[in-house]
Amino acid sequence: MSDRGRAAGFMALSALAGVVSAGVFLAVAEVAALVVARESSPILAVGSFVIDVVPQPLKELAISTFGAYDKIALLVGLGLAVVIAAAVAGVLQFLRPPLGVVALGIAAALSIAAIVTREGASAWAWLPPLLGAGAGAAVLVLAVRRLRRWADAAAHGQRGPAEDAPPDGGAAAARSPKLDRRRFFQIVGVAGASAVVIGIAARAANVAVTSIAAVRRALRLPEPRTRVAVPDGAEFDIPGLTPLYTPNDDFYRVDTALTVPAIDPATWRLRVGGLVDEPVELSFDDLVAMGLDEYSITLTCVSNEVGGDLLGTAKWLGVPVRDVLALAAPRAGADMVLSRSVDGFTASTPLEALTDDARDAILAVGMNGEPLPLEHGFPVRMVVPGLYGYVSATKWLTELKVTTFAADEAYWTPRGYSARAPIKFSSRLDTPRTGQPVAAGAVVLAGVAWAQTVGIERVEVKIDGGDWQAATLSSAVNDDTWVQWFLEWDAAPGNHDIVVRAVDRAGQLQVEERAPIAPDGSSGWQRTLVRAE
Ligand SMILES: Nc1nc2c(c(=O)[nH]1)N[C@H]1C(S)=C(S)[C@@H](COP(=O)(O)O)O[C@H]1N2
Ligand SMILES: [Mo]
Repeated sequence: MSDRGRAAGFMALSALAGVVSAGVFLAVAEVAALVVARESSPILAVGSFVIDVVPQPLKELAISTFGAYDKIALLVGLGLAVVIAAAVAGVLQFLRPPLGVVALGIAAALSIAAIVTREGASAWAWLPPLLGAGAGAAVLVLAVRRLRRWADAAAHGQRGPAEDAPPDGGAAAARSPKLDRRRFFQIVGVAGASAVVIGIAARAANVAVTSIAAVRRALRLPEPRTRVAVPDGAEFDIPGLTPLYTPNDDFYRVDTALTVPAIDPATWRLRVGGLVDEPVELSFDDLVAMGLDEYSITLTCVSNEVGGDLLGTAKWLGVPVRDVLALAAPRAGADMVLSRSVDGFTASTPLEALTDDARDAILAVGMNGEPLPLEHGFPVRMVVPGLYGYVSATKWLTELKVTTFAADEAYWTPRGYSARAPIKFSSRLDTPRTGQPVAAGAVVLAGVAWAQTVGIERVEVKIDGGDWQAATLSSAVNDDTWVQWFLEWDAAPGNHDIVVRAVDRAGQLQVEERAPIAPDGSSGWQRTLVRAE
């Protein structure tokens, strides 16, 4: 082969390495976007940015030229631009490393700028393009290093590695153009193929979730027949105190879902089966037509440590589970309902907790005045007062199987958690916090306490080993909702030891003994060190 022909061949291969690196960049960013921030898909963000900055006449020209296909034309154009820029970056990396990596860095910076300046960008939106650029740069560096070695070896003639190589076989092999060639094609082939497969799958998942987000925004739930009555005095106005109702955006999220399931309410079905006389299947409309009521319930995670924040309160809109189960007529002998999510998660809930007239176990479709957010189980989830989330609060619900504890196990049962897990009632100090010194003098200690299905009778505070003092409680919305409490205190300068405990309406004192979260929830009185200065 002529030298010129060979040089052109290496240029083409370095361009290929550049294009593959760009593919890896986009695929990794797309996967990361699914997990951390849906809006940070670089291609779409840059496309939207272009749409926003292109002057009106040019937009009109695009529409008159491409008609309804103007957005597709834009994406195709953008794709071509990416391919060309990536090819140039590959060649640059081959001729003058690390210029190709620098070019990738610039592309990352531009896409981050396009992403974070978009309306509604979340706090982590910069992360996906950064991760993508890192992965793309790694592939570019590795592939082009091989290519350069191959090119060097090829340029140093075809003497054959054995003649002038030392007896060390490894070094001889390292100088063999064949090996570098093979490695180059391995890197480019594996990275390219994975980028295509993973990138397309992630983009498709991203599109599905995004379009369900639009379906959710357009969904109008009927007016509830009854609304939660919040009594006067249910919420104190104390800085640093947790609000009575947790805004959806601040609501803790715990689940095993790597990506948020995207379920269209139009195709959603709930199967109710197992040990029943009449298996039934309900559509979303069927469920909603049973009539919605609003319920105030505090949800708690078994993983909540003493003093932790894995709990929150919402006004849930839903239908009693007992009404749905009644349609299917559970048989005698059943003692558990295994609720199943579309993603395979399951929870085991005692049947009587779901059929008990005195307990508001519901299938929820709304949360704080909106359809359930996607992250919180859209379109339907379970909420059961008094049971930890992992044994009751199945999100993205798709099946209720009436069964027995003897016959079936839920997701967490073989993983070190109890099959049954009522919430251990508890209390928490929200303000002041450990490590946040307060001004000496008048200080307000405040927090929340919860004992779902029973209610909180009293919260008591012990300061520096003194007497237990009763805190003032907010008016309870109901027994399923936490209450707020506060205590005014004249703090002398120095360190103070604060202990909080509650008594429930059944007269039980909160358990003092510490227990870890596994297998069935933490216990213990929260103890906080507060510094006044
Ligand atoms: N499908 C599904 N539902 C689930 C879980 C899950 O992992 N998958 N986790 C449960 C746990 S452990 C808790 S504490 C609650 C949390 O609900 P939230 O994320 O809406 O706060 O959901 C429950 N429902
Ligand atoms: Mo949980």
